[in-house]
Amino acid sequence: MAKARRLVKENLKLVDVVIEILDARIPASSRNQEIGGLTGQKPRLVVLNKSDLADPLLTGQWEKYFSIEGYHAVAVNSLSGRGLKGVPGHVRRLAVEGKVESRPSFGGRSRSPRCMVVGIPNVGKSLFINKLAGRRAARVEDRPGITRGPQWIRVAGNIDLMDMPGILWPKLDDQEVAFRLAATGAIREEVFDLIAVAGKLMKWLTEYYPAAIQKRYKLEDLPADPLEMLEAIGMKRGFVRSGGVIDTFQSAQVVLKEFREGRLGRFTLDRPEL
Ligand SMILES: Nc1nc2c(ncn2[C@@H]2O[C@H](COP(=O)(O)OP(=O)(O)O)[C@@H](O)[C@H]2O)c(=O)[nH]1
Ligand SMILES: [Mg+2]
Repeated sequence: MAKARRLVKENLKLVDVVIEILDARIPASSRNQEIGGLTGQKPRLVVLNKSDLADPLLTGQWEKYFSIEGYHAVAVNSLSGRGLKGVPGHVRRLAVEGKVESRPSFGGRSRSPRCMVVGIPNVGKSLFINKLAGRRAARVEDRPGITRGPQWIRVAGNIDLMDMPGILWPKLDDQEVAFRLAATGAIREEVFDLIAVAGKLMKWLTEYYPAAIQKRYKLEDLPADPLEMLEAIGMKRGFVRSGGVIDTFQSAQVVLKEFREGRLGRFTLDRPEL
């Protein structure tokens, strides 16, 4: 963790603009708390990735939230490439705005602005880089101990992108944040209780988007108890073991998989305080 942090800090010296990738479904929970201290005065572009899976209304509110905070924020989908076209333009503008005396000018033709992508694991850094680069060239060398300088990729719009994204860590000590990270798939399944996360997610959906579960799992009444909900879903899907016991673990797996794939709809777990 300290090593990744150091690597980010060192590489940050080489860039003019930081591209901070957040998960549009959890813009607050997918944010590294140290980012401000790490990047200092360096201009930062906030990218709300996986916006195809997020509630469009709330994505709009988050864009507004970040602009009030003084950041440019753009919603993108790195799978389809939607929203990516505007990124180089934003980077160029930020590079010019953030220009300091020791840096050559960007308005002229001295050199292209350089930027680095940072974000928590699984937020879509590699896909974002590859999609922006327009080819599958951005191979990420994750093996520690290999000292080589970062490679630069010239992307459309004449900006240079560091091929190595900076990995930041989410704040796992907060239970609510950990739940949101787990539900969206940012944390690997081995590190949390699958049934607990799926149950809590069902509870959240029951509160905010009950029709989505009713429709997906063909349930008229939604049990208030999360375990009963997983049982009801297991019953509908035929997840029954010998002896008639409903396999709630399988229900939990399916529910989480379908939620993450967007099959229940588009949801945003974090809400901005506007
Ligand atoms: N639906 C959707 N999935 C995405 C998007 N961006 C990344 N992903 C998926 O998220 C997972 C993690 O992406 P990856 O680029 O490896 O994340 P990294 O760990 O930050 O480099 C992969 O399964 C991607 O296909 C997006 O905009 N929309
Ligand atoms: Mg990656």
